[in-house]
Amino acid sequence: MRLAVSKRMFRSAVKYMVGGVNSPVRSFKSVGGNPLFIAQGKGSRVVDVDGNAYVDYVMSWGALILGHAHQSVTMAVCGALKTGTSFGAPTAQEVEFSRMLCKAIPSVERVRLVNSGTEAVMSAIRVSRGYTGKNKIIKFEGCYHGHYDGLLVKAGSGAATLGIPDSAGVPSGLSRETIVCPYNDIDAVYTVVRKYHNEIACIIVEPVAANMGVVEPHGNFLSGLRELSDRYGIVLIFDEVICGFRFCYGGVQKLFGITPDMTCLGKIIGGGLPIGAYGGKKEIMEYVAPVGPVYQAGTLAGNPLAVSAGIAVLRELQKKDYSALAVQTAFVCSGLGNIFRKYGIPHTINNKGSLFTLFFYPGEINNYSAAGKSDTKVFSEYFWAMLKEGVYLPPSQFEAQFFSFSHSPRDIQKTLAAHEKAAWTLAHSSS
Ligand code: KE4
Repeated sequence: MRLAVSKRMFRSAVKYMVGGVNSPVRSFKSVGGNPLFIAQGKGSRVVDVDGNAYVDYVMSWGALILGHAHQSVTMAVCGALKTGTSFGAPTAQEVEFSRMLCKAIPSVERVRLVNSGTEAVMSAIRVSRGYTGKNKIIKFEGCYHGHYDGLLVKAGSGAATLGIPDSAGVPSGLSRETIVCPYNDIDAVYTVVRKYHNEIACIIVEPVAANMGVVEPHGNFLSGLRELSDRYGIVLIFDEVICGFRFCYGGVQKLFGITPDMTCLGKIIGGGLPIGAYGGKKEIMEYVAPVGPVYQAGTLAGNPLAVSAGIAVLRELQKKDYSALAVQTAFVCSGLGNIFRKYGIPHTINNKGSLFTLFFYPGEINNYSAAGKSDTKVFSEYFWAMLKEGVYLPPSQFEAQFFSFSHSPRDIQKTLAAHEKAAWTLAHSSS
């Protein structure tokens, strides 16, 4: 596998782009080596600038559930291009797209389109503060909601303590408004809410956590959050930037039967173009300008290109069989597990729908501290062994791997064959 051109491009990139990338997780920092520079993608495959082809499980970090360069999306964007890229005024496409989102996710009675998942999350939090008149937020350890200051926060000394900054540049005064609880620990949330309920504006949660590796909510976790939010006048926000249209047509909230007060969306709904959306109960959303006192705006919000792509994606997804996708993904995961067991590689595979994560730790992974037990050094070796066999995984142990409607039986065969070789390498490596 030649990587000379990627290496050369990276040397040039670092002269202009901080770290040579436009988002840290692309940097390969956690797996070592330099990032691949991708030249093109089609369906489930990408080709790097050295001409190496890979089965892709990054899929633009979950945005491309239809696959790269899907014909419907490409045609929709090319069509929109011909009539203009942005007007800074409402368009018919935005109405149609917003109608589709509200119809697909009934808890979203009113929606606002923005340009990223981060924008959706930070806006939803601001609205929840404006609506409740309270300032504190509860988030969960291991959940990632974009780079909004108030959520770049890690747990203090205990579950019920106030957060501390998890990034330079985040004022401690701001992080103290954020309380971090362990995921799946409803008792910890009860403790915090009993103490701070007069100050808590919202609880934000990934209903299926995909940013610590895939972790599903325990039986009473989400229902417990719903019950607490109702009892204490707290806005329950589901961050479905990954989950939205990932497990079914609509929000994963439909599968759990839990209705949040607000929902954040991104990734899939833009088909790879920059987009985000937040929405929820009409009485809450009518706090947003120009109707209400909470300001939020954006030059390119709802732009014709992203919205045309989004309409095309949703129309395609209406026709898709999500249960078949889940069965295919489960088949891959069972194949991966069988091979790891054959070579005696300690592991856990968390799989839900078309998301999965391989952990190099042989125990239940149901929260961030358990996920942290995975051997990230072994993950790095595995990542490179798979890359050499033409399978491109997310370059970080704590990301989900994204299966798509474009992954074929041939891709599965190639993945399992690569995995067999990678497992052999791990089983025979001296380190
Ligand atoms: P963006 O601002 O990156 O569009 O969305 C932020 C966001 C919000 N909520 C959830 C649940 C998310 O997973 C994300 C972003 N996800 C990461 C990967 N886990 C994006 C990749 C990146 O940061 O480059």
